[in-house]
Amino acid sequence: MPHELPAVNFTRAIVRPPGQNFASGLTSGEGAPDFQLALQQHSRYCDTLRACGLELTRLDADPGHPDGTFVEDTGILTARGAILARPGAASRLGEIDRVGRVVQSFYPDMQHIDAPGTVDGGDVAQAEGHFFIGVSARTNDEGARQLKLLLEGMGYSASLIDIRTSRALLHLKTGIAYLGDGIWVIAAAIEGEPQVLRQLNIREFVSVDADEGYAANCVRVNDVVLVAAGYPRIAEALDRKGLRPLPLDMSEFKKMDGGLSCLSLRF
Ligand code: CIR
Repeated sequence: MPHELPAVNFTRAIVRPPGQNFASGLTSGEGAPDFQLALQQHSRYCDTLRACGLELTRLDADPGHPDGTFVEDTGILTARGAILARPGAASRLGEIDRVGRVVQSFYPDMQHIDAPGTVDGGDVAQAEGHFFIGVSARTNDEGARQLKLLLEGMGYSASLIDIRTSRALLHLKTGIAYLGDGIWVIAAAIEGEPQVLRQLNIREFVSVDADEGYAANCVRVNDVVLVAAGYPRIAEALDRKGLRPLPLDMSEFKKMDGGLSCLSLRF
């Protein structure tokens, strides 16, 4: 069972490389990704997780689901239990079958979100014993309600954050990251939405300028913070906080609206 140090300490991760069909996934449109380059970036991402001490479970690319590489959206894995998500995009629903089998091998008591609830893991941000659950274009009220109850049943607290007014945010974690030790990162897209900021009630955070917004989706993995390469100001800000930013090239995943966190399920 995973150890009881939530949110930033991990020993394992589940990953899945992009498949040949990667370019036909969902995207708001930033140009077609280069498949070979995406494979190289994914491979470097995996090497980095291994260098952080994680043991990886690598699923085969999923020919039926071009967004299957974004495994984070299919589950919520915690130190106290796992919940299989139910992605809000119809084209992604089938991703949970394969991921569910592997998650269950680690968490025999895995729970799940029932229809008509939908939850994308990208909408779920854990900070120690509390979970923020984004209600978004992907995670609906019913899914968020179910997830909150399941997490509370594990002894966590949870609150719902409505981000449906913010078109810039695909998921809650598009705009916020918790990096442990009370340190939050918040993108300008969230700072510009007073009602979202009010619901989060986070008083101190590292602000990410609008032109570096993509890099707000960063991930603390044990001693380092994985952050998208090419965004120097956020890397400097993390450094000043005493964190160790480790830049990773994410250009091809960005073209498919994917952030750095969504390429792995860490536990
Ligand atoms: C989608 O639209 O579902 C994918 N193309 C991208 C999902 C990214 N997920 C994430 O950042 N958690």
